[in-house]
Amino acid sequence: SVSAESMAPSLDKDYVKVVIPKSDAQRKRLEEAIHANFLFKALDEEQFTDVLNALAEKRVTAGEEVIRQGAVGDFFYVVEEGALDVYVSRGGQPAVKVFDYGPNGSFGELALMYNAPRAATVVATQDSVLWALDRVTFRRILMENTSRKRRMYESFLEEVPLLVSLEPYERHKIADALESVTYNDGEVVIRQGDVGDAFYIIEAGEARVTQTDENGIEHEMPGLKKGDYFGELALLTDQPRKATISAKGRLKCATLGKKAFVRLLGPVVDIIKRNAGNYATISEKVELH
Ligand code: 1OR
Repeated sequence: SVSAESMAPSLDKDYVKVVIPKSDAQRKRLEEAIHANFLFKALDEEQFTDVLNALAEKRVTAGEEVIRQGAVGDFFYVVEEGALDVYVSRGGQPAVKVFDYGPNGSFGELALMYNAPRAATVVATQDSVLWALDRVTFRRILMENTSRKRRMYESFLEEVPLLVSLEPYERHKIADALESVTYNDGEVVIRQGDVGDAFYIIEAGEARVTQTDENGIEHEMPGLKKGDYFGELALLTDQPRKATISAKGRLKCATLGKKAFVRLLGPVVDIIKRNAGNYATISEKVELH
């Protein structure tokens, strides 16, 4: 349980590392649960071990409240198994459901990062297995990466036309999941006919768009610039890439994997679909369901 923590002395005198004893089976499950979570990706080996040691298993039953809006933040949570709903009440209005989490999701970072009261209530809708990370370890190890990324992408994402309608918190989550990739002049980012697994927003530079028709003739389509996005079609339709996108000069893109795209861009999927209807494809009109 979360309260059964032991403290092991560390070399740094300013803090003691939290070490919650775990069985081999628990350790294995935990590694799988956090493996897919972006927050743990940038950690070096020692940080990873420290986080693994500090995480505490917490089992909750359906209906149980894990976090209450307005409360003081104590833990950050990663979901191994189960499902939880998020409710927000604003201006004394009844709480409305704003989000939900499943396996590999994580929550409870806001209060710890900003020393603010809990911004939402999180309730288990199924019996769930969570891993809880104490505030001190979260701030010491995970916060640095998270806030750096949020700062890095914040002003850029505010100016991406597609994302203006989102809540700031929704943009934070996108920033957390983005990775930057750079291409040299002429390098191909996505190739017509390939299976799509990522979505791209142009951070800097320009991209060339070409489409090859059934006779093998290549057509140049309107190019893309900073703030434009591409790669969404294959993710929405599960069809092969409809065009080739390549760097025109040096190109920097922020990319989102397919899973994160589906999860985080849900609120703007209708806008994406509407925009996609405007594509002038040479061979066929894009079919969206
Ligand atoms: P926390 O420490 O404030 C509640 O505790 C957690 O719920 C919060 O961290 C987030 O991890 C999570 N707004 C605020 N918090 C949210 C939201 C949210 N969704 C999940 N949490 N939304 C904005 C609603 C106007 C929903 C965005 C999709």
